[in-house]
Amino acid sequence: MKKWTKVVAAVVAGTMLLALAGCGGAKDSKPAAEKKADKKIVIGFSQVGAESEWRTANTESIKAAAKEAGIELKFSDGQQKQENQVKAIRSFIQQKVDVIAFSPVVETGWDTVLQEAKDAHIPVILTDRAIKLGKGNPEDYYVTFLGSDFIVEGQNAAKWLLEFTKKTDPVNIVELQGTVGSAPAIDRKKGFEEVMKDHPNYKIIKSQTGDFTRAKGKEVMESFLKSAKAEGQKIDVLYAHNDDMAIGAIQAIEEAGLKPGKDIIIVSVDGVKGAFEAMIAGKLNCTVECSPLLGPQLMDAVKNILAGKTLEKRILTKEGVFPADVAAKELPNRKY
Ligand code: GYE
Repeated sequence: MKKWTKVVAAVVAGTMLLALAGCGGAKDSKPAAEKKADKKIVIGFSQVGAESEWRTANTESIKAAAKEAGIELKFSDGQQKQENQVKAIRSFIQQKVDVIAFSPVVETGWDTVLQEAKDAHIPVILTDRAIKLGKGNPEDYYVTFLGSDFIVEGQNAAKWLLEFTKKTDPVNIVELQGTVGSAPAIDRKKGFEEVMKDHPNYKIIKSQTGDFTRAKGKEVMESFLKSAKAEGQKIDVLYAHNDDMAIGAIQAIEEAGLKPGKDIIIVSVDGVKGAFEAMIAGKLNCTVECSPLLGPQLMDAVKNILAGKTLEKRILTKEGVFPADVAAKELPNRKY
């Protein structure tokens, strides 16, 4: 079957060459609109990396949706480095893609490359994470921004914790932050603190980045446990900005001879399958959902932009909160 497809393709290509030669370079006579219609849409997507289960699901969603929509996707993995993402965006500009989409690893430092995209008249879509510019309005540099509200996620984590623990005596919280300077790390911290401001007995005693990875989550949790012990402090709660860091931390807690989910209450963000499994095993207490399945929305946005439609500046993703007691029932419904 494959062989035949190849043969047919070769014949078609050959015929096309002959036809071109026969035309002697004369312009083809298709009207412009028709030509545009059969031209395949090309988008360049610069991804943050592959740091978490969330990110893997996000990449898969974008690749599958592009295929489904018949859109050619030029995909670049930034390996969590801004310079790689800037390079990728520049190469998309050079290749004159129809639309550039990217998920910025950090909020700042995009001014120059976004100006270059603007000068090249290539529309830009922000997915998942927000940006800040040195000067000027970021909204002038992208058509739309699709993704979750990370401040609400931080607030939801805090609200769940208050509801679950209902403590009036001191509660010592340690926090595993996401990538330094990234929108989800900044906003999940902010949202959580906003709610806790009115509950001063809930105190963040240690807070450090675990870069959204399991390995760093484990490493930093080990150091939290060690220093808390040395200082004679008890850790009551872990708030992790994503599930992967919580899962890494669970290992560290177990290796220290403690029971995650019992001796230390754990709440994290994303809602990946690994978190549901940890909840079913009684080691994680709650995950706040953040959907990575942005692919279909992204492809719709691309098509709408190219069809000349006006898009909403902000397309928000819906989120839920999943405590451990619903985990077993919910796991079969989870898509990531
Ligand atoms: O929570 C984390 C990932 O930007 C929402 O990035 C995303 C975050 C997600 O690495 O797991």
